[in-house]
Amino acid sequence: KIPIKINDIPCVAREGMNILEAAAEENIYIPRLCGNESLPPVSKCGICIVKLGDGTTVRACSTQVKEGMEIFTNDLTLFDESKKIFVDYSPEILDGKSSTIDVLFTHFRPEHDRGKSVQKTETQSIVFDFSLCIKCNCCFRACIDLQGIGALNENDHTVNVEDCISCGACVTFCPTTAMREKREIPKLLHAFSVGKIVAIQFAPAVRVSLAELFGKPVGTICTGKMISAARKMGFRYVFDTTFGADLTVYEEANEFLTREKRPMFTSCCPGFVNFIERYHPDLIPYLTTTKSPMAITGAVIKNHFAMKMCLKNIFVVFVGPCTAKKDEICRHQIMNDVDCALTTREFGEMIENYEIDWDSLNDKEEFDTVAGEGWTVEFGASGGVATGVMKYLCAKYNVPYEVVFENVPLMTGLKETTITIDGKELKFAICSGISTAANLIDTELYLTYDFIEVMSCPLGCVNGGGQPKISKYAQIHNRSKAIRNIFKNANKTVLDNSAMEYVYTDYLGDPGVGLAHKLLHTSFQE
Ligand code: HC1
Ligand code: SF4
Repeated sequence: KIPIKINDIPCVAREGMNILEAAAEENIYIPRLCGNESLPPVSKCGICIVKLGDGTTVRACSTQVKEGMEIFTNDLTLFDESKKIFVDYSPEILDGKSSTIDVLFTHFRPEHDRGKSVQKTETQSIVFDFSLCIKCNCCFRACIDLQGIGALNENDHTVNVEDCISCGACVTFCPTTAMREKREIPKLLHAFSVGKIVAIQFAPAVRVSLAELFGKPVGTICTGKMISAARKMGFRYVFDTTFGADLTVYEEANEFLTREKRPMFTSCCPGFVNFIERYHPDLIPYLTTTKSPMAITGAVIKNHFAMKMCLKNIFVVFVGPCTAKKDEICRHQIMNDVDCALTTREFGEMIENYEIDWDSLNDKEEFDTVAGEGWTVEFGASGGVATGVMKYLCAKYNVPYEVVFENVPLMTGLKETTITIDGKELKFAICSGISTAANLIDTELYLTYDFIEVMSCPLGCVNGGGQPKISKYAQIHNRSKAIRNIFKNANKTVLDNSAMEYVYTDYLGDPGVGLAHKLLHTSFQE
């Protein structure tokens, strides 16, 4: 135990702590931009300066506490020193942090960069605008250290778009808006303006994160308010992507049973599909051809619901936690299924622009449905897809299912289990984070499994690149817990869902063949 004083208040720190950590334990906030507990420390932005008892100024993130240290975080001269780092006020690039930081800083472009021509690059999902870069290195560390991709160049601050998988990790960690999703709101507003019938579907993970944009605790469930906001904006139909997730389970489980090439990798995460196509095209035949729940929901709305309701000109919008879904909807194989993909953040921006009062929204509002409720909301958290498929198989073959992937507290990492179906042992794995999958592939260990779920974002979609940015990264777990709390049919499988029985009997026929194959399966670029 190390006795110190912060702002003249005696407190106790622990060996090895830096000043930032010691202050945080005492609930004393020290502003910073490049510091993030989930990324390796770099001491780049220089904003976390504090004054010591001897009058010197040090960076809190890279200075370890020492016995008797006197630390001042509220000295007014610090304000002037930090102002030297930034000039010319530009609050819009602070991306929601202005309330805490704009009192301290007047611009987020380092002085040495002013006047220099800067590069702006775009993919189908992400805008990389280096004119708003403060050189904190968060994006770089997220891309290489967390995701293991390395599409960003640290030295000249450029991006190699050929290497980028659109996962959005750089966006999640960017403290300004230098890295941001490519906005699709204008496309949606155009559809409204030309009189299209606009339907919206919400991904599982949006309902446990959207409320954060309106000041609610991380992991607050807001399904009803989310639906209600969409109706107020003029969306004619509001669907749940979870319905498509149930169909994905049906199709994927049946595909798995008949498939020769194993392991079967899930393909509902577009970041992972991009990864396979760019880095391991030889593994394309291992990807399930079952479409993602987003594409399946879109296909069923456009082909079945629209016909049943005699709707022409239907425009389908997806709202999800993911930046790479913007890539996915441009794939020629599914481009007729979904017309526009917004992030959770973009939808929150729309709520604000429509001046909708969050607190007065109806929290009991319910989804429209194609044929009934979808159940598998747990797709939104790491392990959800594999669990859905395992439960389906166990129910079909009358084997007791033991819940194994619930409450998995892993950030990145692999978890595995075995089930025995029809006398055969089947090995299932979940990969949380693309670097876990990359490791499995590089070591060829993937060949020892039968089914592998991969989610590019650590912890799955709840932690997608399009989600509200949160300062306490550890709280992402609250979103996963919330997803599992919503999953009210946890002991049942999609085989018990009468909506599935209805849609297959009434419309699709048998899984994996005929119309079901045509509408619910896809292919990839070799
Ligand atoms: Fe996801 Fe999925 S879970 S990919 O993370 O399979 O985006 O939430 O919508 O499609 O259901 C995202 C989330 C989402 C699909 C489903
Ligand atoms: Fe790297 Fe992902 Fe950002 Fe692309 S989107 S630059 S892969 S972190």
